[in-house]
Amino acid sequence: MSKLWQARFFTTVNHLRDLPRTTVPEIAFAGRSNAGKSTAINILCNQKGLAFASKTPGRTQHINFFSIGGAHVAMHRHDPINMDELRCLVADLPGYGYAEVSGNAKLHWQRLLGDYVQQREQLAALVLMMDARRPFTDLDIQMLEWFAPTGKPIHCILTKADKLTRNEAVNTLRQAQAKLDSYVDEDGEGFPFTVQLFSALKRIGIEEATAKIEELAGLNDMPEAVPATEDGTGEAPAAGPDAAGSGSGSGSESDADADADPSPAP
Ligand SMILES: Nc1nc2c(ncn2[C@@H]2O[C@H](COP(=O)(O)OP(=O)(O)OP(=O)(O)O)[C@@H](O)[C@H]2O)c(=O)[nH]1
Ligand SMILES: [Mg+2]
Repeated sequence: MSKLWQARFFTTVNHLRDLPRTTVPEIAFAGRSNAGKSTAINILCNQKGLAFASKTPGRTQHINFFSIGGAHVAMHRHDPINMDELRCLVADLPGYGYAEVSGNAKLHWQRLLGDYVQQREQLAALVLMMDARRPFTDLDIQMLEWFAPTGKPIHCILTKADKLTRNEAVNTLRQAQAKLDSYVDEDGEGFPFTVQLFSALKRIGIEEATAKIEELAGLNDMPEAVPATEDGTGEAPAAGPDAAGSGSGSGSESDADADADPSPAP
């Protein structure tokens, strides 16, 4: 069972001064608004509605932290987690590049994001989520270049791979790998950048992403524990496509990409 299934909501932060005073490694999910960050977190943590996924771009506006470790079967989901057993935090970062956000709010987000990824010592690695149909936009590159000097790993996840044919997917992955390989430091050394395909809808790349994130977060030597669940029974929710969830059931919200909701009937 994935360690990530133990995830629980931890805290929401709107200013860097409010970042949790924890020392455990953090893994942050960054990417354009609507790239599928929250959906991927829900799928990887096997919990509907953990991170709020939505058809409305720009939904995740603060840094939402989820804890791994310290939650047990007998605990209600609202009980505080055992901080001694906290092993890792997963951060769902606000999406960038959403055009309709006002100038001030946009600046606030960009500063929050830039400062967090560049300065947060506990941040062990960045998971950079990009729509497989248009990866490496200017803002993705900016994020990559903000973080690269830290020398820490970036794992790129090319989302919504279900929108590509098999051939397109193979080519997209190859091109992304080549793009990442083209980054070298002053000594000609490459960076610890990796990339994979992913689809919450078709459940592509879940095991690969889980293994990578567990490795990056140093969770591999963590003992097995019972995952946190919404009802406190310890029974994991069904691992079907439904696990992605979509926080919004409202049909009135627009989705510029007309993406399929990755929570179809089984
Ligand atoms: N086809 C398809 N659609 C997906 C997939 N993953 C997410 N989506 C859809 O993409 C939209 C955005 O997903 P979110 O997970 O809310 O995106 P986000 O990156 O968290 O967006 P912000 O919170 O705005 O930064 C939703 O309509 C999802 O249903 C996928 O694998 N395939
Ligand atoms: Mg989100």
